[in-house]
Amino acid sequence: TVLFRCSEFQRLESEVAALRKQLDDLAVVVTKNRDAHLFPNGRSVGGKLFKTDGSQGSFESSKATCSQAGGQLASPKNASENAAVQQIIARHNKAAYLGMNDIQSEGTFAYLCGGEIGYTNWADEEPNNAGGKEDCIEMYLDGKWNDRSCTERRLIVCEF
Ligand code: GMH
Ligand code: CA
Repeated sequence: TVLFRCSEFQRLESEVAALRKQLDDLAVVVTKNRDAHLFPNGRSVGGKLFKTDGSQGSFESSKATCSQAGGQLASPKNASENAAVQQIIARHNKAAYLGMNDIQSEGTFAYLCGGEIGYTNWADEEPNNAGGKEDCIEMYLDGKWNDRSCTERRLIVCEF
């Protein structure tokens, strides 16, 4: 059994109150910093952050740019995440590569970590593997997906 003397209990109580206040203050700072960093080229959705640096690159160079930044190429997994990426690319008026691709196994699109994709938002008639060489996915300005050659230049959008 642990017994606290009254004075000790009072000291702990005020210490907890002080820590609670510090946590509240920290939450305000974190929110403010997040909002500042998302303005104007990022979007926050359900704990994920999507952001562009405004530059463009092939699939491989976009992938490298995002991982060097500590994130990965945007890989929307539901309609809200897809809408967040769409807002960013619409603002820049440029299509973007997504992380998912079928480089490993033609016809089976997978996430960068390897698992087969669940959510999709293909444009009509896509994916069509035009010319037999479309292993990457671009998001059009309207948010729809098209399978596309991996060597075009597209807006770099990362997720964190
Ligand atoms: C073909 C046609 C187009 C389609 C493109 C696109 C290329 O050129 O089927 O209608 O938009 O392919 O899928 O990635
Ligand atoms: Ca296509």
